[in-house]
Amino acid sequence: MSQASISQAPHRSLRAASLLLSASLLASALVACSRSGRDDKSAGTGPLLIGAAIALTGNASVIGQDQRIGLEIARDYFQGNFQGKGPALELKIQDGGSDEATATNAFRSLIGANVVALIGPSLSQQAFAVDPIADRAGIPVVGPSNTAAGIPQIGPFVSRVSAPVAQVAPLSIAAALRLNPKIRSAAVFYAQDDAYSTSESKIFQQALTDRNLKPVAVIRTSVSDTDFQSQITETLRRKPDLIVISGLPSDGGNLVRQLRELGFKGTLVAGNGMNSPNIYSICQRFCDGLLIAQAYSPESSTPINRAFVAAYTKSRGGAVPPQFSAQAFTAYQVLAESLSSLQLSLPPGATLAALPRAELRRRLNSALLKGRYQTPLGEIRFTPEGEVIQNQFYVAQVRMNADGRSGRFQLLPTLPNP
Ligand code: 1QQ
Repeated sequence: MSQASISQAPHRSLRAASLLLSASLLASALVACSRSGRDDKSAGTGPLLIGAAIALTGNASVIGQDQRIGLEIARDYFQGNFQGKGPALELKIQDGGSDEATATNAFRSLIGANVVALIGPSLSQQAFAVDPIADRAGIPVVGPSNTAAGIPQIGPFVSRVSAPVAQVAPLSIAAALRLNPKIRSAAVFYAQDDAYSTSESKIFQQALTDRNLKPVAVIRTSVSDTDFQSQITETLRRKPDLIVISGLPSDGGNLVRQLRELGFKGTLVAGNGMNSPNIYSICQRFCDGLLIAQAYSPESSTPINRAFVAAYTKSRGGAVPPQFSAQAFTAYQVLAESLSSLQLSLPPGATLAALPRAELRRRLNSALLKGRYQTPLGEIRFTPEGEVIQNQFYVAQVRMNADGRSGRFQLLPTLPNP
């Protein structure tokens, strides 16, 4: 309403004045809420903050490094995307460490910074501790790499883009038997103090039993172990043809190296915890031959994957992106695309940032769970509970170069998924 129309219509001018007053009361209420840190605060204007708590220190930091690159590529890729009609986003990455306490601090600090959503933490072990904090606060959390059974069931605000161990792990056992049909006996190692390792090992043991390969030894280790000599000696006496490992990069990598040093010549399968080229520096030339199932293929020729691979390759001196980078990219993508479609559903002139924050987070969570996304992992969507629905999986074999420092994850020919 213009000044002129106000002066010509006093009763309307009163209404305008009272509207102005209520608008300014609302504005100050929003500012007050935002200062008091209450749930219904809105950020008003400015970019919407997406917080990521990933393992930049500790045993899983080799995984967190992959994730950081994927997130930064996604941030740059989706900046100004959606024909400039999406909301402005800002990514804040915080070190979630490799333990529960550091992840808790990171989640709390990002929540204190008024994030609209969280990506992280890196490990399922951490997710069981910190996802309930975000869930209780009504903040959507997207797991970029949490594969243990039970993650989406933590609460309605928890989802993941990382396919569960039950879907992925058995593929590497099938591949091992395809490559070496003479395998008659198997042994299993797993880190008993890690939720992912325990969960994955159950799946591995079941997959072996299903193929009449009930393990001749099941060895419980710890993510903090680095010396496995006595367990290996004991296990090798039972002459397994296949050894299957669920652990994190440092314990798992050392275990692989020591198994070979102590003379194991059979087939080695490792789980998701060793699914990074950063393991090369740990198991070195002994990483060669390791079989690891994959929820991502850098060879996929979809436009989004080609763009992702090109950005990764450019920023990493020609290297091929690993699964954890692709999954982290995807976690950011599902949030960015859901926020954009929410923005487009608002009346002209309205902004997401002006919505009460609790309302925005609720709408974001529900949009996210309903969406369909063309990602580097292929097309994905979610069950109402937040479990990822993904169709294509692979198995890679690590091939080390003669220098024992560099190598590649070579994908085996794809067979139909069971
Ligand atoms: C989990 C995992 C980790 C090995 C990924 C970093 O799959 O903790 O669920």
